[in-house]
Amino acid sequence: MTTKQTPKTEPDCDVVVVGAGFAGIYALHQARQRGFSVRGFERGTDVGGTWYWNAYPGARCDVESYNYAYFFDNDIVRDWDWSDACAGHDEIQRYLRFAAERCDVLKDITFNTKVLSVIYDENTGLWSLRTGAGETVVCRYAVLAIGALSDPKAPDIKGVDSFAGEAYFTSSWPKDRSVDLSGKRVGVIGTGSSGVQVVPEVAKVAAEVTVFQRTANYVTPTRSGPMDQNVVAGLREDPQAVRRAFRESYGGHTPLAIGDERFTELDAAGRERALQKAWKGKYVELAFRDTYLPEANAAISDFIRERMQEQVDDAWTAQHLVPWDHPYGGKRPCMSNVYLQTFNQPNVRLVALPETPIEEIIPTGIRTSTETIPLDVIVYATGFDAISGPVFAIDISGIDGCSMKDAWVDGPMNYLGTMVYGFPNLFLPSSAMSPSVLSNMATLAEQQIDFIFDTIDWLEQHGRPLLHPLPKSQEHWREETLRYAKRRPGALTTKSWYSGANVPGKARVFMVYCGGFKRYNQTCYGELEEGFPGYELLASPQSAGTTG
Ligand code: N01
Repeated sequence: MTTKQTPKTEPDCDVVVVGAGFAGIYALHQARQRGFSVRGFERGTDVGGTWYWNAYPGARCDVESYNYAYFFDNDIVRDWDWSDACAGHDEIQRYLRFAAERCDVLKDITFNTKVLSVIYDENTGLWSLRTGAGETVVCRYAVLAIGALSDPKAPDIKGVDSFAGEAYFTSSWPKDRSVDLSGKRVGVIGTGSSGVQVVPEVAKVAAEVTVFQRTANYVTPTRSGPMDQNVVAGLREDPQAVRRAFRESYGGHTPLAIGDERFTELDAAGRERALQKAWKGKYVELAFRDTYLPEANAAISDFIRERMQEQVDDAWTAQHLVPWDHPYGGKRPCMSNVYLQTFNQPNVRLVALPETPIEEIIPTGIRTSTETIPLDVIVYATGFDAISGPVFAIDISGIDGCSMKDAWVDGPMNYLGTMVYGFPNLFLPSSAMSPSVLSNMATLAEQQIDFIFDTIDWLEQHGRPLLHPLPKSQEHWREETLRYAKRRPGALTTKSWYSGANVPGKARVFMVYCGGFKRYNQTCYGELEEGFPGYELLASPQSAGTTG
């Protein structure tokens, strides 16, 4: 029997933050710094978000540690030593715990607790969040820092549940025990960033590894290795200057190297020279100053394809590991010094699914159109229902009881990547139509949380109205997102999770704003400085009394 609860008319706290990754930890800190009462909820047993869940062997970040870190606090920058220029998942998770401890926000977080619903009450102008533990918390501002890649996609393969061996997802690798793959026959499905990282690790110990590849990906050399202490010293000298520079950049970080010549001004020999130099310097994607031009991108794509094939001994395997169907950047590219060479090991084999598709997973292995492959273990590196998936995983409803699922039935709609019409005072950092996954997510977390709390401060100073964007602002922002996507080679012609193409039936909308970080930041703060002309302000039924 369910008992109907009387809705609360007063908030339990000013702000609720859902999620304790980069954005969530910083949101809790900002709430505290600005004097708000706050509660945090996290479904994991510790902070870390992405870096908590994706604990598969080989998981590491390919955005360099120089950039992929917080910069809001000088002491955090100066007191943390990264062991690698591309830190591993466990180190990043420890770093986030260190930052959370420094900010003293752990006490605000209820761990191991999923938020199931986020419901707006029009009578009070308050948000009511209900958890899996049965708790209801009412607040004035809800910040859903739930990540863009946190809702694993179902493998959508017949017979998944029939497999009698062990099965693991890279996106929820066991944390409570070690997984021993030694001497086993392992199948890995998926060759995106996670697959490319996990395959070499599995191949070190497994008796046989079969890699099931639907689409090949670009793989360029990783920048993993010792930290350059001169760069570190430069960052530590004035972290706030670094922070400002990131926000003035295109990608939310400062690339360590970039070609100094233009593709359009070089002859064929000059282009080849620039590409060779960039390959050695590990910045091939930025080999030219005008690398964004389709013709420069085509040259870069061809060059990488050649370098990839050179690393693989078997001609058929080499040919199939190379992405012929899309230009560099159409899908999220991968970085590894060892992935391609792994296929030279006698215990590793590629199955090209476009030629021999998986027909069924059976109790003893995987049956393709031509053979049955016996397996002890299947590793699913099959990706995520990206960006909108985590939002849909929570039951969110706003004005007139409109659900987010209905509001986004034709794909995500929002303004400036943070707020949605009909959902006043609800904030969605790391979500659709922000620079998100095509920028430095750590910079984005800080920028969006700053903008959100500057907005909240503004609302507090202006009589606490309720704020949500105008529909025409959302339409304009979606058009802007599309306009910049059209300029990005492969963005609209490649089947990728950027546009929802990896999930059957998902609305196809390019979900990442590619206008650059600087423009994004300026547009956000332009709204704030002008008193939010792109939004509607509604009078709040709630009195001005605060919790404290
Ligand atoms: O997921 P993905 P991911 N049958 O979607 C295949 C970030 N990340 O976890 O391409 C067979 O990229 C699918 O095939 P296709 C990063 O932003 C960062 O690897 O759809 N195959 C694809 O090969 C990244 O982009 C880091 O044809 C199936 C793979 O599974 C994002 O997370 C590390 C299938 C999924 O690749 C997601 O990466 C890891 C099926 N039914 C992740 N379904 C670093 O910073 C899916 N696939 C290094």
